[in-house]
Amino acid sequence: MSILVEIGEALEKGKRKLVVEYVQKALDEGIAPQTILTEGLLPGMDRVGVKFRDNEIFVPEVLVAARAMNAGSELLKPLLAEAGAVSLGTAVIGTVHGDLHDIGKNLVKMMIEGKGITVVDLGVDVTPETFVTAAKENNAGIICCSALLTTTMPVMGEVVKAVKEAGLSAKVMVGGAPITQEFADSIGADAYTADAASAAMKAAELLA
Ligand code: B1M
Repeated sequence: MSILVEIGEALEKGKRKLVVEYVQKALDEGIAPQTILTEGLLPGMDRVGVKFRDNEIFVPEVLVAARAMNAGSELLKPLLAEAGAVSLGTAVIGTVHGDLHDIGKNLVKMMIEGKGITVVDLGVDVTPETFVTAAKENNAGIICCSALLTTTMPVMGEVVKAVKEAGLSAKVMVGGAPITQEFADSIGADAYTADAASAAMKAAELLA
């Protein structure tokens, strides 16, 4: 079995230590960090999502898998970041108020850092006011909002409104599984991207 398949299977079973061991093994074999992420970790997490949706597994199992995912991606983080000495600018990032999903947000953060952008991570359950305050305090050029729940998507509209009301010039980028370009346009967001890699490219473009 290929090491990438083994990574996905260990992740699906929530075997954190094994995921870390296999990710290290894949790196030692010379597999690119990006490939380990997209062809090892992410397919495993996708299968977890399908089982969760179909009620084959429940929140505790998903949490264990999520921890394994985070442990595996932490190992890749310094390798995905190309350690740019000069920062292109600053972005603040967070999962919107009411939403606790942070795996995708952490990946977006990692990829944006890889573009030489300083990222201030506000964590999860972030209110529009906190996004605005953090953007002001850090002189951020971009505000990145992630949402995984259909019920928390509207908070992104509140962020756009709060940014406009505060007179900030920061661009608002949105993303997350339920978000679409159409939704982003409807709330007046400056950019929508479907995945972490394109979010990083777009962030660099907006700051250029
Ligand atoms: Co949640 N959950 N969950 N969950 N969970 C979903 C999202 C769900 C689709 C599962 C399902 O039913 N199939 C469903 C939402 C349904 C809906 O809204 N229509 C759901 C639900 C219902 C819930 C609870 C309500 C369950 C409950 O308690 N009854 C609850 C809500 C808690 C809350 O937030 N208030 C809940 C809880 C949890 C856990 C805590 C158990 C755990 C989260 C752990 C954690 O994040 N630390 C969890 C997980 C893991 C999932 C699934 C299985 C996986 C999400 C994930 O991490 N995917 C998910 C099902 C699924 O998505 N298949 C599900 C991997 C990640 C890399 O992808 O986050 O999409 P994603 O990020 C991608 C892109 O979307 C994009 O880039 C990333 C990588 O390329 N992206 C951006 C993300 N943010 C971006 C920002 C950008 C640009 C791109 O620009 C700024």
